[in-house]
Amino acid sequence: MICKNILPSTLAVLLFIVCLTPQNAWSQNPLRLWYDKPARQWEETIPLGNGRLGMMSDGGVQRENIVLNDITLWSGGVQDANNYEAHKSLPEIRRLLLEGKNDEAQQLVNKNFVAKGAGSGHGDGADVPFGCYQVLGNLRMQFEYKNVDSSNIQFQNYRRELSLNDAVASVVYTVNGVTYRREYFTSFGDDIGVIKLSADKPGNLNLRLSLDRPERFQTIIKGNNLEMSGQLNNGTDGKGMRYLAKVRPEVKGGKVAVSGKELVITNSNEVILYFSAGTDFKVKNFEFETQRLIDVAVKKSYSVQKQVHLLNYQKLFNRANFRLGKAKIDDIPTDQRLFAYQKEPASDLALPVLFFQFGRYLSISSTRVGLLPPNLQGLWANQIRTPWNGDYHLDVNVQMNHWPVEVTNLSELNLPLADLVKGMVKPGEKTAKAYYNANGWVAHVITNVWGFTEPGEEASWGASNAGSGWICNNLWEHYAFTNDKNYLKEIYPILKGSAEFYSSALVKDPKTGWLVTAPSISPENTFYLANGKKAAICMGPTIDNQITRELFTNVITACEVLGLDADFKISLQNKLKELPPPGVVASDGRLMEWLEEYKETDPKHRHISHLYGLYPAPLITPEKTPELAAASAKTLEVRGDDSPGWSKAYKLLFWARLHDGNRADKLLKELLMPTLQTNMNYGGGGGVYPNLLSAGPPFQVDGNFGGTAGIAEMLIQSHDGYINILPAIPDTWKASGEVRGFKARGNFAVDFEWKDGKVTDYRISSETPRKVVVKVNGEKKEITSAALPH
Ligand code: FUC
Repeated sequence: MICKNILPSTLAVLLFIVCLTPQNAWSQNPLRLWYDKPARQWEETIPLGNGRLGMMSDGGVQRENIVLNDITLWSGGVQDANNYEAHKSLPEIRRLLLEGKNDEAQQLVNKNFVAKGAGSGHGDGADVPFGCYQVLGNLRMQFEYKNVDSSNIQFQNYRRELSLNDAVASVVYTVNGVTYRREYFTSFGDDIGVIKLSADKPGNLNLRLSLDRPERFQTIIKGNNLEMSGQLNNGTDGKGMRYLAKVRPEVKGGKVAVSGKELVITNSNEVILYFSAGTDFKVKNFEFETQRLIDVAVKKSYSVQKQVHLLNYQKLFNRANFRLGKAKIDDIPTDQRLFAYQKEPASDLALPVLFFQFGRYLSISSTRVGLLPPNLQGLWANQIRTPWNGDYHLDVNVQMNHWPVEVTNLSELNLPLADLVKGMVKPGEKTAKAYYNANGWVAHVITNVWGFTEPGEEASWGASNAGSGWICNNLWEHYAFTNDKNYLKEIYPILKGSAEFYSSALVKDPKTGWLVTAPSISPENTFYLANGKKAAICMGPTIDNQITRELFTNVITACEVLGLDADFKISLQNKLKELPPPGVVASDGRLMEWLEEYKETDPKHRHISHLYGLYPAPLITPEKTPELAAASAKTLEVRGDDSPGWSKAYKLLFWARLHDGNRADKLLKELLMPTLQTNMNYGGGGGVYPNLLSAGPPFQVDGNFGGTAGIAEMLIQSHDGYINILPAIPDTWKASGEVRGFKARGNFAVDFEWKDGKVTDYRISSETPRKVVVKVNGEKKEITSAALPH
């Protein structure tokens, strides 16, 4: 049937696809989110993305709004906000710190040691040079139904769905005896958005289409295409990034007319909308390119476009699979399922699986090789002023966004981050000189697509100089998981430059004799001084010490693997001996967050940065450093569990590393707490929205990625020199389960099954068989891996 109307070349593509479409590892229930009504707020809408373009549809019956995104759409621009005099204040800042006058040191940091100009605009940087990630616009559809009063449209059999297996969303409902269907996907084929509308009786599609955004846009209609274009503010002369969005309808039956700035489609049987967009971010001929993508796409039939989309998406998505317990039909809508799960988690073990796979879906949807990493909201934003600029926060958030990709077999999705970081090296070298008169490169707490590396505009959160060291951990993990020496060679200058920075900027703390950072902060936390005043600025916060230790260790390994820089390696080995240990236990049994036993102003603070050594770094493990592991547990107990979404996800990861599956499961349940709150929250109350996107609140995608990484960490760990299968399985998951296609460090693929908490079957594979140590059912043994099938 399909073959009848298509060109011979398209037929060839189709046959090729049919042959190649990967089979799902095992048949399971469809992985889907579904709802029985249209979304009432953005946090209920369904996110689609192909790594560049995003669409979020609300599935409205009378009016539908699809929020459009392009991951490159940023205001602001390249700037130099370095204060080149800053380093002159260093001796004085350090003197004050050594005298315990952190409050005075902080005043000086605020005066001389912050970014010049507006910095991030206090998180509202749309109109300053830092800029912000912004919504591209809205595609609005207004429907009319024959012989139906538009002020009172009755609809039945409504269903709105997102299939994670296919990365396709759909809506179906009946009005006045006619069944309407919509199908949406952001194509991994021709890099466009596709929306297909149909009705089961001919001539019933009547709709008006328009495009808009809250500011800086103009719309025109060219032929039958809707076009919206504009230029964002760069914060200096106003002439920032340019963008273009186009929507082209292809109709079967009926007609398309123009009315003002709207397209009016009447009496049609079927409508396919093609959405294309682009910006001039690294693409000079973006206008041509935007048009070209549509021209290419419309030549394919809808079904071929969809098949190519599926093929490309499933190549990634189908690599890893996970089942818990017996199959269960998702017979209640996802929003209600969240409430049911809170009451009785054990009754719906398919929900953690869905949330896990949703995280993988979001990774695939929000980044792609050669482009940008997912930002604070992945690639989904519905505002001009996206919270915290929708930027790349370097004190946990962008790192967390990448935590699931290696272990869940989406390794290449780490590469856009490496590209972003590569672009930070040059500006970061200037920042290192300006503020620390140091070698190498440094970045602080925030960055953007423009290479921002300066400290933030306020010491209390902006002065951490651990951002560059922390992001190097993500880059390293890609090597640790893949063993790819060519990649290591490429990133080596980045890691080396970062190590050079810390190596030359560390100072000796006279009390302990340790080499430490100064000034710095323990991300966003503050403490009381003996004089009762509060401060954040300090010397050698634990996180900095751990990051420096881990970075130096990795660079030393890189020197050895690549046979490079013997002298530099020796200098790092010597410095390593003078660094503080991975942790120090305080008098109350907790891990110390700072060099001194300061009393923190907020004991429940959402950041727990001093456990960096427990996760993501392998410095603290129950086996190798039991006292520090116990101190980490105590730290977590005192901090408590309730916090913003991302922080709950981090705690889940910490408990998994501490091998406490039940506590990790408790955190997972709390991470899945349903909410509709959108206020900017720094305290308790994180959860997920009905669309399963994580809520700080507001929406922050890191909680999704952290949650996915956390679930993986409960099932498999490989950071302590061996592969640990089921290291932190909660009682509720013990009955039975199965994992396929996860990855372990050393480039091993891991599959296993369990029953009653015991692994019943497992397989560790690699390109060529190699020796590897595994821990299975409490027993450690060396085995030879199986060869991967070719
Ligand atoms: C840090 C966190 C906040 C939020 C923001 C994006 O400031 O402390 O909770 O995640 O980043």
